[in-house]
Parts: sequence; structure tokens; C-alpha cells
Amino acid sequence: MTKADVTGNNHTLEVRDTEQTMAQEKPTLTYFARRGLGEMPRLILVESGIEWTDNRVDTIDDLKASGKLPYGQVPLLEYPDGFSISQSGAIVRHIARQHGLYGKNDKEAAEADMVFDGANDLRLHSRATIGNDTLREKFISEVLPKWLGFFEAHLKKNGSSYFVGHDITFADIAVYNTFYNMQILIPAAKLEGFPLCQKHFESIASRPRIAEYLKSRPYTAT
Ligand SMILES: N[C@@H](CCC(=O)N[C@@H](CS)C(=O)NCC(=O)O)C(=O)O
Repeated sequence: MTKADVTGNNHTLEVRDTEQTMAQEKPTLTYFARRGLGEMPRLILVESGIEWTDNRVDTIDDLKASGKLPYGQVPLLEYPDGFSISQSGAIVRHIARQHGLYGKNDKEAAEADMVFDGANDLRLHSRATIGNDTLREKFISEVLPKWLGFFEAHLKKNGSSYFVGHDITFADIAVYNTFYNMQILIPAAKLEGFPLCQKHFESIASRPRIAEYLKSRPYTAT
């Protein structure tokens, strides 16, 4: 029986098929009930606009025992068909690739990778300051101005509101997320004096889907 035989309305059924397919493909992201390494995958899922389940857990002992964690770690992204991946960067890139958030061509993709890795470098520098006053002072006086200088120059050279090309990529979200976490961790770490970075931060935070998510996400300290 063809679709048209069932309802006499191909369009209705096609829409329903698409909805069913989307429901079947609706992934679940599992991570602890904090931002941590789960937040970047969450943000890219939010920006992609797809439906997904935000599974925040207190423990991953059962998951570990189930053998579902390839490296014994979360975040974990799982699809109803059994496909799953861990490693936050792999999850982010997978969603970005699927939803047009990985640049328009190979060069843009490479540039997005570069910015993503740069954002991760800054993230690691900021994390290293935890409990270390000397490193925190060095972060404020040397590391942060150096990295903000790099990012400012990159935005200036690209000449758009984004780090790569003329549209948002996962790199923009990664820089946003790093700046956000850094400012929570080190309140003295400001974007002041780097107007393009400041503007970029605000523009990502005010993208409709992200702004909505930021308003509704559960508060967590880290
Ligand atoms: N390189 C991995 C690191 C993941 C990772 O370290 N996850 C931690 C939580 S942030 C974890 O699951 N640790 C295992 C545990 O707590 O038992 C990634 O980026 O996803």
C-alpha cells in the first residue's frame, strides 16, 4: 500500500514520517548534573535545534558496569538505533557535521577545529588555576590577555560576527562556553579591552535557542 492509499494526502504522511524518523533518531546525552565536559555537547545540541534528551545523572556506575562507556567516561551520546559515542569533542563534531555547524567546506572545517582547540587550550589554562594563587595571578596578567589577543585578532581578520566564515560554527560555541566557565571560575577574568570578544560572547548568548536554554538550564556551580 502506498502512502497516498492510506490517507490520500502524501504531504501529511510525509510530515508524519519525518516526525517519526526524528523521534526514532532523538539522541540522549548522558552526563553528570553539572556543566563540566557535558556543557559543550549540550550547547551544540541546543543550537542544532533537534530534539534530544538531557540525561543528568548522579553516578555512572551502572553505565560503566553495562559496558556502554567505551572509555569509562561521560559525556555519552546514544541513539535509539544503538549507535553511541563518547568523548566530548567527538560528540560536538558529530552534531556539528550533521547540522551545518562545521563550516561550508574543508578549509572552514579546519579553521573551526583550530579555534575549538584554541578554546580548549584556554579552558585548560583556566582549570589549572584551581587552588593555585600563583597560576591564577599569571592567568590574569599574562595568559588571558595573550589568548584574548589571539581571539580578538582572529575575529578582526575574519571580519564577520563569527570566528569562521559568515555563519556560526561549533567553534563559536566553544569559545563562548570557555569564556563563560572561565568567568565563573575566575571572577577577575574579564573580556574588557577586547571588544570583539565581548561582542561575540554576548551575541552567542543571545542566539534564540541558546538564550532559551541558558534561562532554563539547572543552576550548577561547575
Ligand atoms: N576526554 C574526555 C574526558 C571525559 C571525562 O574525563 N569524563 C569524566 C567526567 S568529567 C568521567 O566520566 N570520569 C569517570 C568517572 O567519574 O568515573 C571527554 O572530553 O569527553
